[in-house]
Amino acid sequence: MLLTDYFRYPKDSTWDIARQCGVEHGVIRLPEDGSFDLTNASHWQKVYDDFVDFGIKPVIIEPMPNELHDHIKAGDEKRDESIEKVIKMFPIMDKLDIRTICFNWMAHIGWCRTRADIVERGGAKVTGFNMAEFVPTDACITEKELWDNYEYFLKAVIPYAEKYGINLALHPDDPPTKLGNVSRIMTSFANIDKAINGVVPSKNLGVTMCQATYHIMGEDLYKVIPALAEKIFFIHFRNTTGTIQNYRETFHDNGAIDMADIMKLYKKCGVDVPIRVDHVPTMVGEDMVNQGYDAIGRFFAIGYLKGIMQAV
Ligand SMILES: [Mn+2]
Repeated sequence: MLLTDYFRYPKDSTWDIARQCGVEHGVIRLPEDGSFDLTNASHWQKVYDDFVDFGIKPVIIEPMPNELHDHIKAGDEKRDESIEKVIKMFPIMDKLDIRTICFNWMAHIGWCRTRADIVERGGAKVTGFNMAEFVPTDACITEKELWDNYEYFLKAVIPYAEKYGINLALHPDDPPTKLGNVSRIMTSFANIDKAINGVVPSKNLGVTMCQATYHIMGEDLYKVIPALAEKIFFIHFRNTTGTIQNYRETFHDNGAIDMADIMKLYKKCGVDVPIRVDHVPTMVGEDMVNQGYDAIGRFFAIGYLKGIMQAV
């Protein structure tokens, strides 16, 4: 496994934390302040050089920039120009040897939680989703529209992903269920298997194994991970507890998933890819600046992940 962490740009304290924990590879969120042109190689080079100079080699882009991705998923009037820009990113990524981009198929509503103040061990705070508390929006999309938009996207980009050797790593829907009139399709192993092996099959199309999301779907990780093993491009090392209708994050050592045993399973299945911790608790003295991405919890989570990696 290749230990990574999640980085925003420009530099903030999470860069120092990760570097001090021994992280040398990065999952990069591209700048969204409007000054960064996604199709401009010199803009990418500046960001890339700043990371490398700090001691972090970017290896994954996450997420596919929402300014493009949102139009592509919704299939609106800006879809084609957005797809064109995605395709123009691939040769730039190839030149910088950034092989993987994490994308998802949640249209209109992204990663979604109903609470951010649920009490975890010792008074730490975590986020959670409870369907009973969810307030629907006016947005609407059907399962058929989602599948059609997904196929349209793949048909356009897969030839270029193959040409430039870029891996597309599909993240499951979180929560993995319909939200009001907003349908969801990446909500089960069967659907995700179809999405990566049945629509436009390609060796460059696989998954981000956000293991806790599969657990919340009700899937058995001991079946899903072996079945997807060759198509796991990236791992979100995440724990959780609850059911699809009502679940919450936990400390990485305090949820329903036996994390060390899952690491053994990845090894047994030959999965050797970039891995990062996901969704940490907010700990004492911290303001919840970025839900699930605050600093102190990351110290613990990265250390815990490193320990398991070394032991396994
Ligand atoms: Mn995830």
